[in-house]
Amino acid sequence: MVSADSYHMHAFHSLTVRIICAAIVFVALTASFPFERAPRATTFDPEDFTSEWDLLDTNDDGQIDYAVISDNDGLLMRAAMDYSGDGRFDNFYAYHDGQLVLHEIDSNSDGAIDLRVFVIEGNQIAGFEQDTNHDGHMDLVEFFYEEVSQRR
Ligand SMILES: [Ca+2]
Ligand SMILES: [Ca+2]
Repeated sequence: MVSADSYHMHAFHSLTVRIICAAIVFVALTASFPFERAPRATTFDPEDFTSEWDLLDTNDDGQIDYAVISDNDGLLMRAAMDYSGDGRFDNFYAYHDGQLVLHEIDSNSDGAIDLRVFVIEGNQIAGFEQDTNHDGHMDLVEFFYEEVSQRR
């Protein structure tokens, strides 16, 4: 027999669980993902990268296509890749505590970022901004968390 008491206990527990979950998400979003401090891509030419970066030729064609920099603990800080193979970087990654927080893409290889994806929990898309006509202005902006939008 299901008593009124057990029903109320169940409702109480669901509410408690929901509040705890919301609190965890809130703390994670506000404390762990400082998008505003994630460094933006500033240079697209491998020759412009300082000696602190490791520059690699991952496909052995004689051309640098991967740049990466880690902190003293070996955690990734930033990375850049040349996916198009034109010798200039077009995908940029910024990490916080070793987790990806920002992925920037120059999709048409014109030396300007036209897609910026904000990431939480290392792999969840929290929002993005896109320059769909490549005029240097992000014209399509969508955020799935208000907190992230304010901190981008
Ligand atoms: Ca490229
Ligand atoms: Ca571009």
